[in-house]
Amino acid sequence: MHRRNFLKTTAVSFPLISRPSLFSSATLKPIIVSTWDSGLPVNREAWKILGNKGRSLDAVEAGARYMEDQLGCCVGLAGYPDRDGIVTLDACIMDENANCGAVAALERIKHPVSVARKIMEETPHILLAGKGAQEFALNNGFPLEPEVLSQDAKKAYEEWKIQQHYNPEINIERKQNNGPFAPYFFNDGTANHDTMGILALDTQNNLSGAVTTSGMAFKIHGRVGDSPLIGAGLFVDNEVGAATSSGVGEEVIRIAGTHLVVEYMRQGYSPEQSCKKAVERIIRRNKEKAKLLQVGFLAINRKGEYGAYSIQKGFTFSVKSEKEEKIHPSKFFYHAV
Ligand code: SD4
Repeated sequence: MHRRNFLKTTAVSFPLISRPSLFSSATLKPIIVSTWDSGLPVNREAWKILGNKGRSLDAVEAGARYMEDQLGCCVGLAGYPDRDGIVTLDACIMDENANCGAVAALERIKHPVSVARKIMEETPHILLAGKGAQEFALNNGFPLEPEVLSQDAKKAYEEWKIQQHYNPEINIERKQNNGPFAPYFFNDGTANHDTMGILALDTQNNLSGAVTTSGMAFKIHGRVGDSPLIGAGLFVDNEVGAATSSGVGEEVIRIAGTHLVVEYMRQGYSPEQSCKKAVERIIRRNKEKAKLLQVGFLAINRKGEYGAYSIQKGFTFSVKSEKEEKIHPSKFFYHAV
């Protein structure tokens, strides 16, 4: 081949810039990683599919559904309500072919992640919100659940109304004592919220992810965070890797956080380095504000390598593969608020 033509054709598929090789060593698969300690039983549930050579998409959905069935502050209908006392759920799902679906501000439906999957598989759309999302769910056989708060949620909501001098005004969050995102922190500065983000790599080398949450506790009715937004709360690119986030969704949306993490992995950074660079992007934009809030990113690449990084101490993630079943503390930028 003429040298000029050779250079022309090779330049298309092999960039001349040298990069760390992402895809050279053996792949650890199947593997599943999930946000927080609560990811451990989620991984176990998903492993029933993943460990049997099942599809990563089915595994992440099963994991998310498991979490949506639990009683807890932060996922599913037992989660904490918004400031009007209504539980609204956000979820999304994405597969190896960039198919994705999402629901936002969904009320009285038990498994938002499965509604998200239905939207992905049976409509030309990606995201349905509010009443329309609920109508879609009902039309597709999801039952309407009763409008009741779980015992824990009711108690937390009653306490919150007293402590926060409940007053339904715009921007009430900014008047709270400990900064704009006070509902997110325990006294030691760790986040009090655990949205479930799940990423899996299956035996067919396919990556998928899912996220499910009741969102920021005591939020303004209708507020939607990062969790159901593709590129913010979840992003999957089968050529490179996948990422998910937890924490103050507004800050993740501002930097298109998980898309950014995946793009760093594309440049050759490890999952942990990529998460760190995204966290640093948030901090660089507003150092003072970042001291008061928590965001954590979790990522996995095509080799099955994983890593996480958060603004504050306290973010954890859970891993399951044939080699390990473990909760890992995330590395972090600040020690405490
Ligand atoms: C949100 N990112 O609604 C979610 C909340 C969360 O751990 O992740 N909490 O902003």
